[in-house]
Amino acid sequence: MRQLFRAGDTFPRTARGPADGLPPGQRELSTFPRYGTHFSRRDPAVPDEPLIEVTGPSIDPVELDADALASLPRVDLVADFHCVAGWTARDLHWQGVRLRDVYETHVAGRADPAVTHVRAEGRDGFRSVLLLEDALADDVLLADRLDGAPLPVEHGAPCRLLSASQYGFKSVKSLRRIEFHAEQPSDNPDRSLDKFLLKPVAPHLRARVWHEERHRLLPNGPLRVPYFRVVHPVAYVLGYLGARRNGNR
Ligand SMILES: Nc1nc2c(c(=O)[nH]1)N[C@H]1C(S)=C(S)[C@@H](COP(=O)(O)O)O[C@H]1N2
Ligand SMILES: [Mo]
Repeated sequence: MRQLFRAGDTFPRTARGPADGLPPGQRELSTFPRYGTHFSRRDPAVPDEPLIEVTGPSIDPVELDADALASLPRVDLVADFHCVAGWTARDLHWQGVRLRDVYETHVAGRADPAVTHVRAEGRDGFRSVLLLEDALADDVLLADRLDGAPLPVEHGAPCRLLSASQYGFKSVKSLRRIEFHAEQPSDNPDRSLDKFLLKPVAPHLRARVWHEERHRLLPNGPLRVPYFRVVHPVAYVLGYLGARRNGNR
């Protein structure tokens, strides 16, 4: 299993050139952190099987259980994972099913009016909103395995969204709901702490890593340094301490 923490990854070296294949402003870590707005809170309880509610305009809600997921084609994906705070974990091996196959099996052709956006929600209330076009890409999975093992709790067990070409905040962990919408829904989390923390970094709707779409409004270049020298060290250490306190590592 990939390590969550190494002291050296708290203040990683400066970014290297494009020859390394890293998107603009990203730095490579040797670890795959437990990251996100939960910081040191406990991870949500892990149900025995993924139960993911799928909703859409004029569609009766569908409960995706282990059998429903098993009936869709299995997909292997090796990809780098990029956080908006500037770190990249390289060559992660994911397995799961494509969100596109969920959409085509349960939603396409039935939704009325037609779907334009997708909102994913985790068991901790964390949400992200994707354009339908981005959500249907080849590299968007409901992932239940990582590096050959069941997805660990700190990375979103039993099943998470994984959108490899977008910043990590789209890849909702411990997924409990996928909503297909006919207009853009809000991605504000319910808790006020999260609203406060996320406000200055209001996420970009598309968040394509290679386009450096970090925020809706703020300029990206000048933010790289405070992100990486202030936000990252705090989130990295607190996220790891949270995993320790949960007893996961
Ligand atoms: N449910 C949930 N999903 C989440 C988050 C979160 O706080 N809660 N944080 C997001 C952010 S900002 C990142 S970078 C990735 C981190 O995934 P990891 O903890 O597996 O590294 O999860 C994303 N998905
Ligand atoms: Mo992130």
